[in-house]
Amino acid sequence: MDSINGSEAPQESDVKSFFDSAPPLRDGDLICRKLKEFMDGIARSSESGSPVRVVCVTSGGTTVPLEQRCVRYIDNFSSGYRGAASTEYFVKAGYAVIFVYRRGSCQPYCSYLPQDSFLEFFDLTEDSSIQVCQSHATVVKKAIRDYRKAVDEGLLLKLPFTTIFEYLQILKLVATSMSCTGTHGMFYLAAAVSDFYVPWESMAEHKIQSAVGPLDMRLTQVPKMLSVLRREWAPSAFCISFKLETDPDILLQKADAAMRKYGMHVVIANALATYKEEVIFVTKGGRTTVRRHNKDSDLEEQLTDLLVETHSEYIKQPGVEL
Ligand code: PAZ
Repeated sequence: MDSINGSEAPQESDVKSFFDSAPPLRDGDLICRKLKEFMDGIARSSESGSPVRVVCVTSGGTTVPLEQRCVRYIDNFSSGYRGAASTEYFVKAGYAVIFVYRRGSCQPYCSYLPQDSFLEFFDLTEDSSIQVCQSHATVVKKAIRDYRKAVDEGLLLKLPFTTIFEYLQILKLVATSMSCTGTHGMFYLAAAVSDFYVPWESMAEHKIQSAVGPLDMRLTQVPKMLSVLRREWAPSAFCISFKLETDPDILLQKADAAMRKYGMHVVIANALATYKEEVIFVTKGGRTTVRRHNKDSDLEEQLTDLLVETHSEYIKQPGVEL
């Protein structure tokens, strides 16, 4: 490991080989176009006198395919609730959000809809048109109104991923497109990202056959891209990463290590058994426990309030810009 500015960086060759061997993003050009339009919109708002802060929220788990024509994959635990709910609160606080999410995971403005099947929301009228059931009308109207407002005001761009390859390529595109437009912004990295992967070139093309007997597979370590994000892709962004552990005894030590090694501004530590009720907010200045007020409140609201405040303090420092 090289040590640059006190942070541990992965070998350049490991990063290069990860991206070189990754299958190219299917819709890479479209993503670049959408990012450009979104960032141009923000620049226009900022020029007209209302500076807009930008945050990239990542959400959901990345998959690691085991076959190129993928039938089986390794997954990471995450419903995407934290990222989706936090997106709503960031938009409410005036941020423009680039929401990088796992396909099929929770979506902003849907998190407070009832968990009923989609079909439970609608009725057929006598003339066979569709209407929202009266019982769901209020929440659905609110969801549509809030979602439309965020999109129409240019405050929400959604970019989906499934695999670790797509996730890291998209994160790089977002970071570099923010840096290119001089937007320093914030990264709120709530996605659960695979630590190990099968390099594309050594992956079986077709479905692995059970007839070959027990499966013996070697996984390569995913290079620690957090430090690449901090040092190369978006050196002036304000970066928040999450650390999830199942063993509470190692949680804080791992969170401290992430601060030190990857140069994060904030690490949010959470244990699997309690992550919905409490998190520990770790900064250079110390640790703060954030607990959900009650079971009807959202920890994400408290978390984003604290982050908006911490980010505001950060950008007040001399030499730091939006
Ligand atoms: O998506 P969700 O609301 O079900 O869970 C959120 C979380 C636990 C995945 C997130 O808070 C987190 O810790 N993400 C980072 C996980 C990791 O250490 O890779």
